[in-house]
Amino acid sequence: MSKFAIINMSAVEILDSRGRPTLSVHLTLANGATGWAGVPSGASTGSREAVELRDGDSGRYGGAGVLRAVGSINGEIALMLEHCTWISLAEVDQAMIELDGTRDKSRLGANALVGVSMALTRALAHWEGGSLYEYLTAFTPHDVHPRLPVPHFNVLNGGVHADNAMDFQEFMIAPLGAASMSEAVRIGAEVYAALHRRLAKEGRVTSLGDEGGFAPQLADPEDALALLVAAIEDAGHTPGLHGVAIALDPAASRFREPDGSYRVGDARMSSSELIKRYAAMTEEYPIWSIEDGLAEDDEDGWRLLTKELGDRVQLVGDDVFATNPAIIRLAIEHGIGNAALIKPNQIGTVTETLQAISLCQTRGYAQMISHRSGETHDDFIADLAVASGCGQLKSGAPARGERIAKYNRLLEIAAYRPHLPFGLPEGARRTGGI
Ligand code: 2PG
Ligand code: MG
Repeated sequence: MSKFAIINMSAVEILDSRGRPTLSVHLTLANGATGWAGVPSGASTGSREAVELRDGDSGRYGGAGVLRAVGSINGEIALMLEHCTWISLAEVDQAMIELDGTRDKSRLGANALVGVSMALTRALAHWEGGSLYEYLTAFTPHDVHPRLPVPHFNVLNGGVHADNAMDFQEFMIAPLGAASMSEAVRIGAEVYAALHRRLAKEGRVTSLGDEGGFAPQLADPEDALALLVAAIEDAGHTPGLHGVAIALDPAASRFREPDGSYRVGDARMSSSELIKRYAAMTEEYPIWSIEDGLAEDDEDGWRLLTKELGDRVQLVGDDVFATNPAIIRLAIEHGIGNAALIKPNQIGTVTETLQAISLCQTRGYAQMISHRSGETHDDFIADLAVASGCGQLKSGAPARGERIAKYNRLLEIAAYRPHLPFGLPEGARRTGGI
């Protein structure tokens, strides 16, 4: 790629799907190519994540405004980036990291940096004349090929994403056995509708959590799993690793007590007791993947979890890795997990996100590309998932505009690029579950 110049960039404070402020970024290159980005925002954020800059005064949005991050872009970042000549996205991302000057991007804000980085990526893709996923494909190792990911629909919400008593944050259905993107999306929507009907029939509330999944008053994860299996069957599909499987994100950092124990409903458990409970769940229900099964600082627990379940269940690190290549590298050496959740705003630039993906690919760790609980209609992660070839994406329920923006983008890519394979890459499916 030849050199480019950014002639104009600007950020605006907009709202995310929770009604909290976030940013949009517009950027124009000297050759006329343009890029846009809407910045996502998490609620169950890990302590190792790059810092989202919020205004912190009580006057506007209870302190959650992002005018300081907007100011970072329209001020210092624009001043540095505009009208110079750049050679690559990586060079621009590195310049922003150095300008920020902190380890956690807290001075200018990771929300500011990632917005610019995503908008620039789109502009560069636009300039090359292809789609975003085609542009991103250039950054993966040469033996990795793009593919359409299995969508992981978060149909039951708990934890900090819902006002119910469920401590586990996410219960996802993953149509691993679907033959195509459109079949996977159809299965997800059918199970979601069946779950709605079943909840209504049982007289349970059908209100929704932040990611569009239902948030019934259930406390035991096993009850939620039984409900999901019933809904899969109601919809006429087959629960199982070759049909519709289940993926969990307990987000265990959120229910760890100060004494190191875990509280799930009325039970208090040690790490090893919780691992036994996961083992029992995977024997009874078709669970193929567990994300953040233990807390981010429970390193011994994570090692034990990986030893006990790692050969049959995908164990995804979210809070524990924070999409940070340096942390992932160390974790791989220490035998923690066997897959990484990938969220661009968790690390703060597209370049570092791509580095995290490549690192996993070269070291045999699976990857799942992820939205945040606070989203916009930006569908960047759909293209990222296709380009990475990782075969897995989670973007909430098959409902609500900000969630389906990603699934709809995947349906369009599938329709216009019929040669792309769908599903998990060879060897990714483990043997767990039923
Ligand atoms: C997670 C994410 C996305 P949040 O824990 O995986 O589902 O939640 O964006 O609130 O961190
Ligand atoms: Mg998570």
